[in-house]
Amino acid sequence: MIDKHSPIPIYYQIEEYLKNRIETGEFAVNQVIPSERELSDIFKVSRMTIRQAMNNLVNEGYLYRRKGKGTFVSEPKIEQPLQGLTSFTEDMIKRGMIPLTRVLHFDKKKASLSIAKQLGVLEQEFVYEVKRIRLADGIPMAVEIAYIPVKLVPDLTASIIQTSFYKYIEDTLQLQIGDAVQALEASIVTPEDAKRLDIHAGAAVLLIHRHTKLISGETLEWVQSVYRADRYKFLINMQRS
Ligand code: 16G
Repeated sequence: MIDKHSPIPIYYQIEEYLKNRIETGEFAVNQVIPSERELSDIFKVSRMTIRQAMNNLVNEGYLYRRKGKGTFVSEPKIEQPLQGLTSFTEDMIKRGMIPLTRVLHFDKKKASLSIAKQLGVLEQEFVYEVKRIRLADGIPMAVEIAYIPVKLVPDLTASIIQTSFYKYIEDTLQLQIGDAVQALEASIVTPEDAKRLDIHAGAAVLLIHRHTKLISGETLEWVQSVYRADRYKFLINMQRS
């Protein structure tokens, strides 16, 4: 099972062993895995070594802990290819999941200088500020704050934004979304977002900023999103030219 004479650290071998059993489904989703004590008996290593392997698997999103109950196998992460310019609603439906949106905040206000710059509008022009929680099959996945120029979408309402924004833009307003630039960085969740996303304070999250343009060249939205790093991984397809 593990090779104590190998130059590969023992915690890492145990981690790989457990990962393998999770990936093959021998440890099923939401199944409790053996305790630190049991694993240290099985592998004949210290509990410290087991703890290190388990901590890494928790941090990588393979396992989650429930206080007083034990350590369980997580659902596999959602793999999101960064290729087409898609919406949250489309992404979830494609995966056979049910998208749901909770609008936390919907406001029309004058753009600050920094928002105006992001949207390419004049300072003091009206913009919407929309904060939404995006859920898949009832599980919160992301918190998004979007800024949208009012002049492009004059009749936007909180109830429209509770469904798909992109669908409204394309189907109802018959505008064509062109392209987007997206930046992705690692961060730690704020205490406020931890509650909204139902994750631990201090958990890892992915911060995403997206500028989306209409084919006319006007900026449609500037969105700052916080995605759960334990539920999401982004795939990038690269070609050597
Ligand atoms: C995605 C986009 C967001 C866009 C939204 C529209 C990322 C990181 N962000 O969440 O910019 O506003 O889709 O979704 O992918 P909707 O059409 O379901 O409202």
